[in-house]
Amino acid sequence: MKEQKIVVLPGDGIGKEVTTWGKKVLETFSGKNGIRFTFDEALIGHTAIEATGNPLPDETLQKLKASDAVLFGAVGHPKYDNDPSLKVRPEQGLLKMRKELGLYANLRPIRLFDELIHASSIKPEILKGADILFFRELTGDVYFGEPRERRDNGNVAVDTMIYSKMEVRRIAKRAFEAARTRSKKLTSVDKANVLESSRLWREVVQEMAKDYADVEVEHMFIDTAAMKLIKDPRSFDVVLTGNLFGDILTDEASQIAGSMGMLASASLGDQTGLYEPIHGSAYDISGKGVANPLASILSVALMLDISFGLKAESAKVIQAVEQTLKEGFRTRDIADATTATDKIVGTDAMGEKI
Ligand code: GGG
Repeated sequence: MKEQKIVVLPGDGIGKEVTTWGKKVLETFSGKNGIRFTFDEALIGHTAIEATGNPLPDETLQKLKASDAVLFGAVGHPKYDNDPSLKVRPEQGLLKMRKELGLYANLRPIRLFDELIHASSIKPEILKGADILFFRELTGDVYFGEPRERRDNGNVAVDTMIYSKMEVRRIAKRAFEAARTRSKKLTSVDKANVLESSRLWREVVQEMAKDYADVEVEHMFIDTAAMKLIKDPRSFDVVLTGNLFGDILTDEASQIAGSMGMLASASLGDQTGLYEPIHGSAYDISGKGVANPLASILSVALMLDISFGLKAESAKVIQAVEQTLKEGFRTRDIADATTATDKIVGTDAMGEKI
């Protein structure tokens, strides 16, 4: 029996509640198909700052580096949002973890389950069948560019938007390869009419397109993409974009799937893979038992498939989600106010059902 080490990072707020269920789903597959999962928990984010003063303690980082996969919840706390003077912040833990583990490729599937077509505020006739796979570059761009500083006695703030050809090439390669396995259409999103880093991005993607002649490549400005995503979501299949644009566009795209609570993600590089819901810590609903665990559970489906090659098991998780939605079970974020048949349940009841 092959042992696979999973590090669980519940993090902050609802991260803890939803990760419990992701882990339980993983446990149901342990000891079967020749793989046994072992679990080790570690601190990150606000919870880690409170305990150690550091949003990504060394002990956590060492465990992550020795892991076969990571199941992560969320980071963030409202106290930092309204106090820019706080220099140590939960999100620094997340960014440092991505950088240290070399997780440059963030895959965010936007999948609309048929049962949730009315949970979205987008018209059903526009939505039906929408299925998009985002590739968000995760370790470059303005999130990591230097300098980042205050000047002129704090009156001026600087961030640096920067990309190298190598960084664009490696994420684009993954997106092109994925497009080949889907509808062979790739939309690369940038702001090349204004930004130099976007002109480099476009240049690299155009160069690479020559090696993927079977993939139809379309270049789109971020503003157009933001508009088209809700006007005509089915016109997208694989979307390739940078860190900042990908962060914003995928939150917008969550409305296609009905809720942020439905979106899973995989962050990949050359070492361990990290799997997490795209949502944050949502302190407004934390501790109330109402958070949607499906994004964490669907992240486990991605882990089973990508990190462990357990495709049938991954498909079973997705089927279980589909079946539970068919039976009418909904956490409140995906409930349809017009449907009397929805059975509104909390985090634990939804997790048990799956
Ligand atoms: N589970 C995702 C999460 O905790 N997001 C909070 C956050 O700060 N996200 C910023 C980012 O994804 O770059």
